[in-house]
Amino acid sequence: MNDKEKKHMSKFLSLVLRHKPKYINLELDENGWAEVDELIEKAKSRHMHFSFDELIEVVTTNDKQRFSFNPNNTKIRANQGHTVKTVDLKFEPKQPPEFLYHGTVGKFLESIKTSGLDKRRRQHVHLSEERETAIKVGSRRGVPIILSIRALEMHRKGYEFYCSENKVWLTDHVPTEFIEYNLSSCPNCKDSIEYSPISDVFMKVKFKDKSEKKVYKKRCENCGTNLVMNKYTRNHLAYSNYSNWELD
Ligand code: HQG
Repeated sequence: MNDKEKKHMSKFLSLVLRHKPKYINLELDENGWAEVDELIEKAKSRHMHFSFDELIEVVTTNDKQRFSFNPNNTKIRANQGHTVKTVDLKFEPKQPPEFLYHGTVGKFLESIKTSGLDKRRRQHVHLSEERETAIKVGSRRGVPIILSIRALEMHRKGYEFYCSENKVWLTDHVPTEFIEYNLSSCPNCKDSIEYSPISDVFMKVKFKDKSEKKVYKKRCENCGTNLVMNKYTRNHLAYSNYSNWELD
């Protein structure tokens, strides 16, 4: 199978093992397992034809190890990410590292600041140990914004965490007081400036030599200084915790 075919099949497996087993009338047991034979047979009703060996290939080479077999390969399930309400994967609570990361996008920030991180349609809030993973997750929706979660402190205060087989950290809800938002500061007065995808003004600045620079501009709300940030830095803000605004 080529990469495109594998991806197509992985998406199909996510659909029926996490979200809509009814799409092919598949039975998931209370722990999320489906019979492999039944899956192969019923997938045909949606023109998904694959062999047992091809299924093994997709599962073992999957970039995020999204699926698992039982020990004798007769059953298959998704390791996390379900929206099907009746499935309980029976995760064991586990102590998280000091920080976990969550990748999101600017348009959700205001709401997250008000109500914390919610699980939305899924069964849990998804967090990762690596910032890189959070960047990838956030990038699915636009310019990623990485939130750092003080997970160990949450755990000490009684919040439970779970870690799926494919190393996705899960929890029910992250209250906003445990979230560290990436702030930068004004190079003039050092007051903190929030990443503000809505109010920052984007413009092209033309130089005499006809070269062009794409920048974001804003005014520090505290001292009134005009600030500038180049587009490249801005779009990669998620990659650093540094203050990126410069004096205009
Ligand atoms: C946001 C993929 C407003 C949250 C990834 C996210 C992941 C809020 C979106 C897995 C909010 C939910 C999960 C609030 C959270 N107000 N927005 N209070 N609380 N949000 O897809 O974490 O490729 O359900 O920031 O790799 O993006 O499918 O969750 O943007 O592991 O295997 O609401 O999906 O895995 O979106 O991604 P999702 P997610 P797969």
